[in-house]
Amino acid sequence: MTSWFKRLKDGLKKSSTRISEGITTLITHRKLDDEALEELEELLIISDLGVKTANDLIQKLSKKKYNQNITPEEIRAIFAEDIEALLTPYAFPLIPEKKTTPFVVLVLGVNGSGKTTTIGKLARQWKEQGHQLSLVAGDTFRAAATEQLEVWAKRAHVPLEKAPSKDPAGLIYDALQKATERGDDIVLIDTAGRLHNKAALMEELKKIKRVIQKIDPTAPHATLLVLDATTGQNALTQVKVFQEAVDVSGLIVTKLDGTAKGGVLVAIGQQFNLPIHAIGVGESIEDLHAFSAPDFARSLMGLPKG
Ligand SMILES: Nc1nc2c(ncn2[C@@H]2O[C@H](COP(=O)(O)OP(=O)(O)OP(=O)(O)O)[C@@H](O)[C@H]2O)c(=O)[nH]1
Ligand SMILES: [Mg+2]
Repeated sequence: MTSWFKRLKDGLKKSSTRISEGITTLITHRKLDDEALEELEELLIISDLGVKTANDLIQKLSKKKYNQNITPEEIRAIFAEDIEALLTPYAFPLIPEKKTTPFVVLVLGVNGSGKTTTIGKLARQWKEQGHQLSLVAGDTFRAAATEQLEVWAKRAHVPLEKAPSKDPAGLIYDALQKATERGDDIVLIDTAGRLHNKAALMEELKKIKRVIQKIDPTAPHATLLVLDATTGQNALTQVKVFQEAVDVSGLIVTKLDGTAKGGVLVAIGQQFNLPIHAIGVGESIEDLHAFSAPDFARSLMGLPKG
């Protein structure tokens, strides 16, 4: 089986190639002078690391190597080290707590961000770790959404609560009652990514949260926002919008394989004080993995595992 690091590195190839090739083109046979630093900063910005992060990384690089001869490899190694340091405070795997009542995980995100797929992958992984869990098809807005989650529920051999055309809050209330009676360890709730407008979606999420708290005032125990890395800087706006409606407790960033905008994860880490629990680099179950700052930083710079 392919190791996670290889999957990650392959997945981030589009991002790392752009950065590595950019650095090589800029820096070959040159000193790290002001012009070189400026061009490197631009490269980091177009790679979606964000203006502030790019600026921080350039200042750190300049402190270490200003006006010295430097190779592209040295630059990549320095960036990787500094990116690792930036991201380490946010790299926390999601570990469901063992309790007497279910650990409730509410999954949010705009349509197409990868919510349903991520739930399917988490369900398989947690089930394999020995947890008793169930899924709730809280996206009752689209019939196809329930069917898609049903496929994942079957693959993971876990029960699915569904009620097409029913109000999601009502369905979730019933599902949580049943899960509590069964003694489930974990309940994963899928939600709609799109309603007729943004205000309606946010109202629905607030209502879902209220209903969950009628069953367990301490729930949801995790409110995960799933972000699609291919949207680049737009992902930052999504974090703000969802945070206004509900307390997002952590992030999952998907589709890092489909984009040269992988650097956005560094910007997200810098801007929001939120844990990045896991990242996705493909559609299969092995492609979702706990987020590791050193692995990510080195892969983004096209370097081997540290
Ligand atoms: N390449 C790649 N594709 C992914 C990844 N995660 C999800 N996808 C794909 O992205 C598409 C959308 O994923 P869904 O899980 O349906 O997204 P969703 O957020 O549930 O979408 P809605 O239900 O429409 O709101 C699917 O084709 C997934 O297979 C990833 O990490 N990499
Ligand atoms: Mg979905």
